[in-house]
Amino acid sequence: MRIEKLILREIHLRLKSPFETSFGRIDKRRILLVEAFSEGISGWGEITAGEGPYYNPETVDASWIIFCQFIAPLAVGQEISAASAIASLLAPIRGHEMTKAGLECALWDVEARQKGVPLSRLLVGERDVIPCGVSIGIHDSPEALLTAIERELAAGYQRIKIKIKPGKDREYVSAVRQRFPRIQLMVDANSAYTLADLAHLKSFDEFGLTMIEQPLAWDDIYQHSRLQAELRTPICLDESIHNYDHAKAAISLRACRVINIKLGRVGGHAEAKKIEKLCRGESIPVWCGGMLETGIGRAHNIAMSSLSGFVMPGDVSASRRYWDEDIIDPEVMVGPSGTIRVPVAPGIGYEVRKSRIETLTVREQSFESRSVAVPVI
Ligand code: OSB
Ligand code: MG
Repeated sequence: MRIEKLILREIHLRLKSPFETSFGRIDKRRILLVEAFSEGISGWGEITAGEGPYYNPETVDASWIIFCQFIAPLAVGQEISAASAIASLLAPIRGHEMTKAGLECALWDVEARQKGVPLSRLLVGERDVIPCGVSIGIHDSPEALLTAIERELAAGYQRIKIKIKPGKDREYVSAVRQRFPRIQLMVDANSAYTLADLAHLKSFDEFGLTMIEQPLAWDDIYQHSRLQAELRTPICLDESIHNYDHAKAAISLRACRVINIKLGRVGGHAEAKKIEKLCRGESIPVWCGGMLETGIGRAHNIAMSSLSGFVMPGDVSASRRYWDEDIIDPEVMVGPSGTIRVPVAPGIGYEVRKSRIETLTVREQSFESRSVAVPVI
């Protein structure tokens, strides 16, 4: 596959309702999309960096610069054997996993379209439907949270995840457990605690949570291993796992019993597949995390979730929870039993609404290979 041309676009899209985590509140999203061209086919990827460096160090503006100055010049004009080969080409660039993943995912879409197969099958995914959960932001009161949960359970979602932070944790979780004693419930702290909170975190064991996600520092594995030894509740790592080696270290140190795989955070499908395979061999369940993606990122998440190691419901939910109108057609729909049907059309399996994307675009940059003309004799 020759990477003939790349287009990087920034679109702006308002969330239907603000989403609050321990690191901040977001209502308008700035999203970078990558379109890659090869032999008459184009494929799409989404860069999942946040607006500010509060989840991980990447940001939308930093991604724009890294993509334009370093990633596109390395990639454009190159002939690669498959999408999975792009990672080694980009290896000299350290970090910036989300920015690299935007391109990597677009190339997987191109490859699947070239071969005329759904991306899920190119990835060797086996599931036809994937189980879905929801991630619910921090609310102003336990009552407001209960109302939100009621709505999601009525929609069929199989697992509820609530965001917590110090001061907005026990009271909220306790209210949820009292009202819904038997639902699959988990919490995500986004690194809001330290080992000094050990007794407090231990007290969560009474709630019978499926897991507690990323309680400690965003770049830590060792302290999570100390914490996991003290907790009955399984720890799930999110922020700390950027690649296969991190996953291996976390499992060896018993720092977690579950791993959340996010395509952006690990640099794309190839690395995600390696982590999924490792975890499957080690009996560590994995699930697919979300980053408030548009339909393009969501479609990639669905394809990845079709791999057999993704045994737990992910944060992959319906487009309509986030957007009045998505940028793919059809939008992502969740059935009454809380599942998404993995699309069967080639590539990401949804139609990308190019004209809508153009309307939403606030800046765009193309990169073309200056191929040397072959002299005609
Ligand atoms: O930690 O999983 C997280 C959103 C933004 C940043 C970090 C996280 C999240 C979510 C939302 O939990 C998941 C979704 O897209 O529904
Ligand atoms: Mg998380």
